[in-house]
Amino acid sequence: MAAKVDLTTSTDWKEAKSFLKGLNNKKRREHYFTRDFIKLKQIPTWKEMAKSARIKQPEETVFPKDNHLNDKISLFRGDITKVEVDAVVNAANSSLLGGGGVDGCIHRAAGPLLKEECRALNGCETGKAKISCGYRLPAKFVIHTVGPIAQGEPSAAQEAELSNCYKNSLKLAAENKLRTVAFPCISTGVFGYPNDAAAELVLNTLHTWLEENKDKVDRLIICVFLEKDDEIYKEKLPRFFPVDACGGALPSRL
Ligand code: AR6
Repeated sequence: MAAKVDLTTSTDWKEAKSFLKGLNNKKRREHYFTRDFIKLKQIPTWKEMAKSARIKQPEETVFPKDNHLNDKISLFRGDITKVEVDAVVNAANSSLLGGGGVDGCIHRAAGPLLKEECRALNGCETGKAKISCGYRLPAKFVIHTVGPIAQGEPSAAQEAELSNCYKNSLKLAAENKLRTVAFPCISTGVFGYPNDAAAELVLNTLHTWLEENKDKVDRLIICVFLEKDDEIYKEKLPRFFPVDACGGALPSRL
């Protein structure tokens, strides 16, 4: 086993990474940047969420109902840096050296070793993804992806790039046997991609990927931060991930 490393003072990312790799889940928790982390079991699946909120199922859906997939997807509103999963996805820029928004939050929470490892990744192209250790995050790994900059109506190329961010992140997750992955709303902040169009594209991409790869993951979490995105996803999820219809008079929103 690697020698004990103090993650708050270490400057050697390789040593810290190999130290963390040798720890079990309980021991890793001693190194999180926060005690206030969120366990996977605290995040309901979409199936559970839809049932407890008795959502109204629209007649027209994009995909047929598949309850197995509804167990594999979650909508969670909160801070992605606190979620204890195998990997969180970072909405980075092509330098991979940090920035504002969720990128800044992830780098601050993980600590400076994350930037040191990112230097060795040599940047990342739009739509592609690269992986690093999570350091002091409750997430074991960070998958860094770079979304398109799309002020206004996105072009077909930008749509493909945003979809590729999700697909390439999931490809990396599967290659590394990471079974629980949380995504922020990539490109919809500083990069200006319209929230509604992004949500349609994300739900389409995740459903299609899950149909083909469902045995490779246990849970994909759509982590929204803003109330606006929470509302958009709650409205769209029943069309992309249909659930059992409930009887009686139902609220149209959760
Ligand atoms: N947890 C979850 N989501 C968050 C958090 C958080 N802690 N903080 C912000 N968000 P953005 P982009 C949401 O701007 O549009 C950076 O400078 C936020 O509300 O972070 O892909 C990078 O370095 C929004 O819904 O990413 C790049 O230069 C979503 O995360 C550029 O911004 C994405 O917003 C990338 O821009």
